[in-house]
Amino acid sequence: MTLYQPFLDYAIATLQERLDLSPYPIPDGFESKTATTGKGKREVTVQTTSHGYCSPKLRQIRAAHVQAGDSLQVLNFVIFPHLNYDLPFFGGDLVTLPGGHLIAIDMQPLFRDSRDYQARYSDPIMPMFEQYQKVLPWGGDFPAEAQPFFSPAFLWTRPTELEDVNTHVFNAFKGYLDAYIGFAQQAQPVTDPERLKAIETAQLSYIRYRAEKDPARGMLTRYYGAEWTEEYIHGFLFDLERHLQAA
Ligand code: DBV
Repeated sequence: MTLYQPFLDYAIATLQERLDLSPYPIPDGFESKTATTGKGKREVTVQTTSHGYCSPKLRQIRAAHVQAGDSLQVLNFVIFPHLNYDLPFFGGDLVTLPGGHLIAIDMQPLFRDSRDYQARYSDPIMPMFEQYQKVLPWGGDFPAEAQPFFSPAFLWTRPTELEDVNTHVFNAFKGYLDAYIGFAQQAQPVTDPERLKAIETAQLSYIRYRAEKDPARGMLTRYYGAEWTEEYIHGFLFDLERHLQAA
């Protein structure tokens, strides 16, 4: 089973169709990585593949796809805009573990408390969010420290049926991504130096949080070792600091 492959295929195809995409470099050794886990009949291969693109307005569009049979499927898909746009991040964390499915889909705001920002980037998708919440109810327990990074339209749910992932979650993923592409198409570059500084600060704070608290760190370290995992996190998954240092 490759549960999230159609999500990834859809995302890349629709982005390619609607935006001017170019490849984003994937550092050597991170395009595809495999390890085996379990013994004898229970041995499984854990494969992690990476996918990267960019566009004139979107600095990095990247996915990590982890696959190890029916009980471990993960697609982490994030879009990081260029620092001269105040666009939110697109964030999808689609996780299937032996314990069940865990789904997070959002347009994560740079300025959580700004009414004007919400009016532009959250209000338009609230009707869609409310529709999906009817079939994908709030997933409960959620780290309080992550709160500032999510929008009012944060879809957080733990479906119990595989069928709901293939239907409602897939539709929600498509709906959020389509709306995000619309925001990106309309976005105008920011030129005000103070606003640019505020965007950079907000992007760095988001990236640092995600890199530091990456919920996949434990899993990736177990399969691929600490050295590979830390380099993957800071050199590809959440690479803004490296990118700014290199500039
Ligand atoms: N999450 C990532 C990356 C992953 C990934 C890069 C490469 O950011 C996978 C893979 N997420 C992943 C896995 C789990 C979660 C869980 C494997 C399960 C961890 C486990 O149970 O062992 C949203 N993802 C989660 C959780 C949340 C999110 C809240 C539950 C973790 C917990 O309860 O502590 N997505 C996550 C998050 C942000 C986001 C915190 C942003 C601030 O966008």
